[in-house]
Amino acid sequence: MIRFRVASAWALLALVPSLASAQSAKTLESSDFVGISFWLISMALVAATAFFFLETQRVAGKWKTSLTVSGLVTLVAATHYFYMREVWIATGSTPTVYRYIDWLITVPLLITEFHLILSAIGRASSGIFWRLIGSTTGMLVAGYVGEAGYVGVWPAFIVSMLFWFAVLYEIFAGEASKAAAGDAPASVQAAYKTMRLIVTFGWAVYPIGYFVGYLTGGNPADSMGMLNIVYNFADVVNKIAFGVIIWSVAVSETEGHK
Ligand SMILES: *C/C=C(C)/C=C/C=C(C)/C=C/C1=C(C)CCCC1(C)C
Repeated sequence: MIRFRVASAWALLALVPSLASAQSAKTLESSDFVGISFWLISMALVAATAFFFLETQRVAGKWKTSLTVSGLVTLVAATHYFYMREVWIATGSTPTVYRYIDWLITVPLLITEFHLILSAIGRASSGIFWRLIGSTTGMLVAGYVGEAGYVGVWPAFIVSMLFWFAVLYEIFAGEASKAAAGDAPASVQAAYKTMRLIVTFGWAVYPIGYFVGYLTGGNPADSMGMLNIVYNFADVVNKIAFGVIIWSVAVSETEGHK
């Protein structure tokens, strides 16, 4: 069973590069720092995926799903990074649509981790789950219609911010925060607190990227370079580091409760 799981994880990984094989004649230039960041992060995401999948073997049953979800997040993101990298290197334009398709899949998966960590201690309700999914989806749809030019960049920004605040409310003051408090195991409480700091400070980097990209009135080419660097950097924190936190609590809980 375990062998089968590992084998299927590797098979998935092997598919990734062939799905995204380079078609363009242009290659990465040594002065293209945005392009370099796309490359670096796509590779880091591949490595993180292998790591999270393999480590599912090491942790107790109730943590396996959390680690699998972390691996899915980095797998989906790695695949999108191959395409985004191509768009950037071949055309120099911002790969907005791939970026948002990636977010539309990975953000709900990430936010599900709050639900999973609460389930692992028997405290999750379906209300928590659906509120978090609803708010994050609203946040992304608003961001997309702004970036893709369907509505003004300012109104989209404000609506998206409000949805993000709704997420923060749920995890700091709402039902989710109450479920994580009290007599929950110390390692779970610590992980929950770190995860919500990531959703506060790590996620805050995205609206900063949007702001420098669209709302400062700078030279559009420079703004788009900054936007992509900032979004790329944010993905390292919010996808890889977030997974590593879950991995570390899973390992310490597993080894402490043998
Ligand atoms: C792996 C990808 C993640 C965790 C993406 C998260 C994205 C956000 C938190 C985006 C938030 C935005 C706002 C709060 C306002 C401006 C528009 C967005 C979509 C950039």
